[in-house]
Amino acid sequence: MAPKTKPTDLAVFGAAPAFPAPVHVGRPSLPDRGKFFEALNDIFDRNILTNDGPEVRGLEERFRRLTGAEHAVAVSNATLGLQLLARALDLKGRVLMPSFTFVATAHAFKWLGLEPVFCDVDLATHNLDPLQVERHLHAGVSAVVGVHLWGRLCAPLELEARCRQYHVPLIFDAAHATGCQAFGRSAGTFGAAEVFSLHATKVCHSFEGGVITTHDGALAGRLRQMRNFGFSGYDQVDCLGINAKLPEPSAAMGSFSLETLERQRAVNLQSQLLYRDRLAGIPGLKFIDLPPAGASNHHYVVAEFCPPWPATARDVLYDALHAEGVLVRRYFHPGVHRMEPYRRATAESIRLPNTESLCQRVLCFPNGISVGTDVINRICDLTALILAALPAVERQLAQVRTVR
Ligand code: T4K
Repeated sequence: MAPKTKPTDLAVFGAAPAFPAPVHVGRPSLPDRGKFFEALNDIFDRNILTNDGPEVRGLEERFRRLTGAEHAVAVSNATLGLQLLARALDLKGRVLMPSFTFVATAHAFKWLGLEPVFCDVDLATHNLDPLQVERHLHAGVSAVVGVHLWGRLCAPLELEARCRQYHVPLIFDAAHATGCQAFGRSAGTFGAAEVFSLHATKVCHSFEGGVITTHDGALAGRLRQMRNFGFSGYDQVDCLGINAKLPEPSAAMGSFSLETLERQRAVNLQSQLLYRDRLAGIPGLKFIDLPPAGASNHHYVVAEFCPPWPATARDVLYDALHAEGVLVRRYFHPGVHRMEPYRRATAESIRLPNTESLCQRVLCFPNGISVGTDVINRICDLTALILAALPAVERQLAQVRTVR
């Protein structure tokens, strides 16, 4: 298709979309098919399909080596991982966490009858603001859940110090942080424990899955028991448990996927730089700072609309790019505190100005191995074209909505 050069070339004005097959944020990256099918053959031969088999133990070993944590416990997804951890630590009452996160962070605890309390984030890092955390600790919460959003570690040393001072357990939702670091330490080594996601959309994945890492051997033992109904041996159940086991094919996928981490890190970084370079000339469209080399998996390309853009700019670009087949995402709009079942309980009583602001201004662009430089260049051209004609595009979108 010829490049789109004027507003009337845009799909919102009736032209054909730039990408007939949509371009996604979170398209899974796949390891070598042959190696995975070989591993599946081995699984068939062994006929050990789940319940702590050799593939699960292999994946756990890889996570121990990657993070430097003494223990790694594979689970069926990060949401259940957070729940197992809450039970294993016997958390009760009010649990502090950001609202600027995927809804699973809050759901995991709410589902157990705990009460998520939302804390505002820092505008620069998008992570929990340690000063605000301190205020909540002073007012009384029973645990803190930091989220390493976009793979950027959430003030781990400051939060450790503050939580130690108040004798409050600290855990991390490290769903985005496979392969990420800060202060010379890997995600997975901070707080009482950390929970990684291996969901298909993550930098490394096991279809669905997760891993809990900790230095605490007793905690790891409880987590292993709890993920298998509380069993400690044949016919012996020692505690309340659930089924949070990872099947063997998933664990094999997880191990092969981890082998691709360094390649993905390198490709993602190049893509991050390309987006920044190509969109640098647009005033008020900013990308969050790149962490130092090797400290991030660079999986999420996160842009922010700042002045002089009007409040509607992000959503107009979102709609116009979607019309072109570029499925940019407004993670994590509108904020968990504005979703059910939290909305009614908290919306009136809490103030989260930074969260509210980011929820209106952040846009995530497609990234990953499947999104080549030619695609990124075309996405950047479209972005520039749409933003240059923003008032006309906005009027057109409003008209289309009225006709519908
Ligand atoms: N904590 C945080 C901070 C998290 O971000 C998450 C998950 C969790 C906890 C919970 O972890 P898990 O319990 O899931 O292990 C996606 C993921 O479903 C979710 O896991 C992830 N965060 C979140 C950030 O992103 P959606 O609703 O955006 O996914 P979805 O289905 O729209 O997929 C994104 C795009 O990827 C789609 O446009 C299509 C493409 N895709 C997706 C899948 C699954 C594919 O091409 N193939 C696929 O197989 O939540």
